[in-house]
Amino acid sequence: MHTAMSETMLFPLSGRRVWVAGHRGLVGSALVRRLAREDCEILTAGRDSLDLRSPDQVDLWMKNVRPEAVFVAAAKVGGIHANDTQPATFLYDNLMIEANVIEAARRYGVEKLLFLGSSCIYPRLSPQPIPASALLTGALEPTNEWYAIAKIAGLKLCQAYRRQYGCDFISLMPTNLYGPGDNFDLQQSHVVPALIAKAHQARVTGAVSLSVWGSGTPLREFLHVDDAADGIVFAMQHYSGETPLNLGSGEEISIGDLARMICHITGYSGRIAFDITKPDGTPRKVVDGNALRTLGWQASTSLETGLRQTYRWYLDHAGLSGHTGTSGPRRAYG
Ligand code: GFB
Repeated sequence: MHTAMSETMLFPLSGRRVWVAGHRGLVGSALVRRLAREDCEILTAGRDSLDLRSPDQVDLWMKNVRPEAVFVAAAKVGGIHANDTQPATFLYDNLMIEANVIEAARRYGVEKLLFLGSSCIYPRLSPQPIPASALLTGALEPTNEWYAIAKIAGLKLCQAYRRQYGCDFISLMPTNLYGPGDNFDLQQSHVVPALIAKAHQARVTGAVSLSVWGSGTPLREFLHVDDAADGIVFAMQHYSGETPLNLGSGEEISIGDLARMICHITGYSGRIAFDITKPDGTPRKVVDGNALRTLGWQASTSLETGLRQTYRWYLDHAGLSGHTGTSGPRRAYG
């Protein structure tokens, strides 16, 4: 069955029971902050009580709690090194989480579900900015193909459940995110928290140089997680269609320039040393965010403002003790 609903039919969250799956992660915690401004009941489950990789546990939770709207922000996530070295975990955990949550949402009549993917679902050499139509037109970036395959399966589940069951399940593909609550563990993290932690430590210890992975030439688009949460809530309320929506800022920078900006913000004035034994990943990844802009949403935090705020958060939460990590592998299952 194909759905007949309008792509822009309004879905107010006011008065609804809303489950944020993965509420302790970078995106999930930002979503909880953002949803506090909506008149809705926010539902969460800790990882201790609910393992989203378990079909039985997810079924029972959904049966008992009966959310009306669901944000699937739960995922096993990580930066280029974590993705490259834990292929099984990135593929298995993410497939299980999304399949369990989406199927249980259908079974218990969830009115609307928003699944979060990633811009790495697109081919490595996509046209830039990347349109949603680039999906499945070419080979993936090898350092994150396992995660990308899982996320492609998730967005396909949403499309399939729309077609076969008429479920109002949509998906959103955010660009590289950063912000308060990120994972600063150097083996697991993405580039922004890694460079903030490294530059801070380099300044504190008076190191002569700062190691930046790869050549410094790859281009990345960064979006502050509070902007992302705002865009995600906006999409839940304003979009209802089969095509995944891209979520970006349009603000692109090379890794070398990002490193220089972070050194400036953290006050580190030593040398930047590019470690070309480490992978660059995809050369360029900026999404075409036009569809969401046309609906009426755009990001508002500049990269420099967002980095300064994230550095302040790091100092308050992780940097003072002198260690660089907040935790081990980041999972937002519950
Ligand atoms: O953020 P990042 O790990 O992920 O790396 P991707 C971005 C770029 O920063 C790469 C470089 O070119 C890295 O080599 N980089 C420089 C560093 N120094 C560092 C460092 O100390 N740590 C890290 N982590 N990078 C991820 C995917 O790709 O993007 C995920 O692996 C996901 O699947 C995520 O899609 C959004 O942008 O390369």
